[in-house]
Amino acid sequence: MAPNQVSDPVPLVNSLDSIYSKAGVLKNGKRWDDLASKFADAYDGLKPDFIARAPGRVNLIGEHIDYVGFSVFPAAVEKDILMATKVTLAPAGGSSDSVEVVLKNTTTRFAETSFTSRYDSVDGVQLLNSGDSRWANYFKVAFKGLHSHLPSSVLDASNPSRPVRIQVLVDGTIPPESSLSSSAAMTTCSSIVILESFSARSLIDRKEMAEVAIESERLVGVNSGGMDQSASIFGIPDHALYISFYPELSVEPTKLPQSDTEHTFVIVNTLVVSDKKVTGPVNYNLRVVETRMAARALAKGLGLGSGNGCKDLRGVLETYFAENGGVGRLELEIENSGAVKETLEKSGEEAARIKVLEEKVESLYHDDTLKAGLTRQQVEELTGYSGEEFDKEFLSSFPIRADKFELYKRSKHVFTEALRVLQFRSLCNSPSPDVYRQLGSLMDDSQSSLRDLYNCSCDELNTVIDIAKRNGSLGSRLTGAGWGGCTVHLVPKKKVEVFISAMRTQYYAKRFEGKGLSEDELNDACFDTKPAGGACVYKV
Ligand code: NG1
Repeated sequence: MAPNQVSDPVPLVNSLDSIYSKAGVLKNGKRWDDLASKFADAYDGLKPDFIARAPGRVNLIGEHIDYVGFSVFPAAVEKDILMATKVTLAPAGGSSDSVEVVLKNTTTRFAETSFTSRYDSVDGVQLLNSGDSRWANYFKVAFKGLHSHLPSSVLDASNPSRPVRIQVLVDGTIPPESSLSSSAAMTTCSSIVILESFSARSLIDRKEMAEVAIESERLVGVNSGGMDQSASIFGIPDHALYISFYPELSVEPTKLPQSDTEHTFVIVNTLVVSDKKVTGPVNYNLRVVETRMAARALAKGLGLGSGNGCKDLRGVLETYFAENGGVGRLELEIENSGAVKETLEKSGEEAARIKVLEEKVESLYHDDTLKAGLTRQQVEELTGYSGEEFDKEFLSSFPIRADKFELYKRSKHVFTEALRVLQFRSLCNSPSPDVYRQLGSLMDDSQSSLRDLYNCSCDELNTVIDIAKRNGSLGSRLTGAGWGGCTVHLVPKKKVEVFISAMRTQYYAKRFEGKGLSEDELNDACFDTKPAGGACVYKV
């Protein structure tokens, strides 16, 4: 390995077999071939140097807990973003202090756009708040985020491979704002294009890439967790990913259990668009803030003080055990609670610690008044933060709008969902004959919690889930942030046809009555999926 090269860079692939299933190769092969000719049409006959790819993801379980620090269980999907790219270097002897990025999209909805940045500073790169060039923000934030991670030798004038122009043609199959994470795929793919264009792909490893992509995406205005970028970067065919964020980002590829009957995950898009950038103040970002308030309230209730460690619910759990004698504390808790003891026996120590905190939540919000939505004044009393301190702690990062804050319901969801992820993982790792029924039941419980405690389901999501449960699904839940977008269903392979046909007649035909959806639109909205490979670069 050459000096400075990392051991785990975004891989270079030379065949689509390492990305897609057999059916996926058939489906996507022509698309890849066509992209080069579309690139030539878009850029005066030029040929791309490489194609970067980043997939979307479906989350199997563990919703709205990544930004709180708990582990999640997604898989990368075959739907993805491709960026065909041509890099132009400064002519020999010539010099430039900046690089121009030209962005075109095969979908006309996204207007052609470009921006220029100096090599030594990205401060001049402005994000757009509106207009049909706004999609360039994903590329811009990737550039801004990555800039400080690029070694100075890459940006320095002494580097003969510094690009003066990067021309990109984007082609995506992930429906936008549908909770399959087209945004994270855009940020991730853009980061890879930048790395490859500056010949720096082998200088930054995938973990750092994921961390940068997570930070970068927050610049777009969403207080997002790290699940999507990590799933997009670390996807492996046929594996789900157990992704942990504590004490640091780590990814454990996990095979779904073997069984006599084949099972699959079917994705059903409600086709209700939920744009987090627009609804953030009342939906996604508000939930992030509520969980932070809940963390401070729980920390105060447990007498843990207001250190940085307690800013999220995972931090509260860790601080509680660290300050109260670790394992010894757990032993004490077991003596006091049969449920904790049972959780320890069934699902291990980490699960038992989560169960302890779930019980602390019940004690803190011990009556119905506290369990209901709370006014700012009540939250001030519970958290110990008031006035300007309250504004700074909870209201300064992203704008939110709310009269009431649901701290009990959000905390209860977080701890029960975190526990379900661990149970899901142990079922996958030591399967029993009934494993798929048990996995399905965890998915159903997750959905109930998202609907009733996290309030992020909606009528259409509930309708699709009801239809699914009547037509062969063992477990059905919304996937991603919710409030629309997609659902995921665990279905025995032999029931998939019936399942999809029921969705078509009972959901799509009714919802789009009169307008009708084409066969392609229907295939795109409701489909059987397999875990796919992660982000990569393909040299043309
Ligand atoms: P979606 O809406 O599917 O992109 C979002 C967040 C995730 C996670 C889920 C909820 C972004 C980019 N992604 O997913 O990190 O918090 O909601 O589990 O904001």
